[in-house]
Amino acid sequence: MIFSFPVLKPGEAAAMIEHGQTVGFSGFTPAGAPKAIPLAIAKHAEFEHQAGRRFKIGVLTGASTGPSLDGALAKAAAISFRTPYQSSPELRKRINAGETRFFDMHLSMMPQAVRYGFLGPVHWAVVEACDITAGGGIVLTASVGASPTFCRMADRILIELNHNHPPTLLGMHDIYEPADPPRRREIPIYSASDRIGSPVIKVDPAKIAGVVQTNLEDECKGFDEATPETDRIGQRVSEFLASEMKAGRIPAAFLPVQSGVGNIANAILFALGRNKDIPAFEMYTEVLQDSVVKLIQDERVKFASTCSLTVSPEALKVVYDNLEWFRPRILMRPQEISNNPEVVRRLGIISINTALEVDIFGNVNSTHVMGRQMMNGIGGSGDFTRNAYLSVFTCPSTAKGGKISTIVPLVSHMDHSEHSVQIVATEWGIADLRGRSPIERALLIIENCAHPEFRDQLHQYLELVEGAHTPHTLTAAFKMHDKFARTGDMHGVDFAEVAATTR
Ligand code: 0RQ
Repeated sequence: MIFSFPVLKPGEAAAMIEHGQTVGFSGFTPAGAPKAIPLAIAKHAEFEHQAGRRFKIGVLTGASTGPSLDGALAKAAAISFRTPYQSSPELRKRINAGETRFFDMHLSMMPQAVRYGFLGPVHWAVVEACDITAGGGIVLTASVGASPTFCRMADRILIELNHNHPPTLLGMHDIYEPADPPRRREIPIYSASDRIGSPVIKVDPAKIAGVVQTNLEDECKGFDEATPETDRIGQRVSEFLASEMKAGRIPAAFLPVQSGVGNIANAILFALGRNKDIPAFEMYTEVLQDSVVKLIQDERVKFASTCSLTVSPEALKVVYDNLEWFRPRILMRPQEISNNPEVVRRLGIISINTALEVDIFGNVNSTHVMGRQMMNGIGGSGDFTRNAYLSVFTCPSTAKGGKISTIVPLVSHMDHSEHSVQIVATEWGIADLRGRSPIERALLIIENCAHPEFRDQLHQYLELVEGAHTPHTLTAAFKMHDKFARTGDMHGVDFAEVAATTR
């Protein structure tokens, strides 16, 4: 017993979960996601399938998770429904094959969608903790995600007590759930470091069905070394932001930064850290990567509000070994608050996210390869982009060995529209779209951001139509995508061939 809670083996905990139920797991990225219970559920699913019985569950989480959760459950064909975000190769395959129903949603909306009943009942919350108090206070580990809401809404709770995370993490989380309409008030965060909630999730102890003890590392990977290309993108974004400050369009004290995940995001943060014209700044973000740990150590980042510590085991050790130093500098919040549109707009966030493709008029596709295949999901990129003080999208100008231009006439799927996207950056330069007409935007994006090998054909597309506010030619807008689908290469599209009658 841990207090009055039964101590269970992972298999015993997994056996309580039935086919057809919905489980809300902790975790936001692999950080803070349970590992032993989902692995045991996957094993149980395989056993049931071999015995000729059906076994699938609905899986709700904060964002993506790691191989022991999404990876193992997808391999075992155990996920019927999944939301709001994922980045697992195994699960991606199931989703794109139509075997798992996936609902791609804005991460800030996930907890309220659960409370409003939009996603059906939640039977179980399975939550990783570093400590539990006798009265049912759960101290989370390396993320908050949607755990407070899962714990409150679920019929029963299973806890993975992971001794790999120290109980001294108490105080690193700020748990706050807004009231639902019509009684919701403003969220009282007026600067990135404001604390508004409780350090623990308070639950009715009677709902805790058991505790599984583990000692497992988080499954977050480090990132690749910066390449000359990602370095150039980082350099361009940091020089642009410094020039905005010099022009007085960003205050001299700078503004809080949100940055997405991945190698480009890491390179941009390092470039911001190196730029002597940019003062030490704050972050109000959803994922904190290795680069930010280093920037906090170097006192280039003064404070980071985040939903998760999505860092390599080595970087997490640095934080845990120096917890008292990091304690006043990092705060983890629920995704409903870390990504909250009201707070993002109030604080004046500079959002920096990565695109798969951008069209010449400034619409962005973050999710669908060639308009069809789900990559990861919109994640928090929409929460921040739509409400940012300054919204930036970055991507290399080409993909797949240069065969794909990421700058296209029309995005094959749209996540962020021209109304929300302000700055586009590739290794070739920056397009500042603020206050520009569609044609002005197109010229800037083609000249400053597209790879030189694709510029002529993009200009040719733009010139097909005269006398339109947004000069699209519907019969030709996807010719570059079509060429890639047929030949594996977007080069050499001749827009002059488009018949005058179809323009
Ligand atoms: O494929 O791995 O097979 O080579 O897409 O591309 O360049 O490695 O970029 O890892 O930074 O991911 C948009 C997916 C970028 C991510 C996306 C291929 C490319 C490669 C990945 P390979 P890169 P990244 C905070 C904010 C949405 C959520 C978000 C994402 C693979 O940033 O999921 O922003 N964003 N959240 O080759 C075909 C193109 C392509 C292409 C790239 N135009 N066509 N393939 N690729 N461009 C985080 C959270 O919300 C938790």
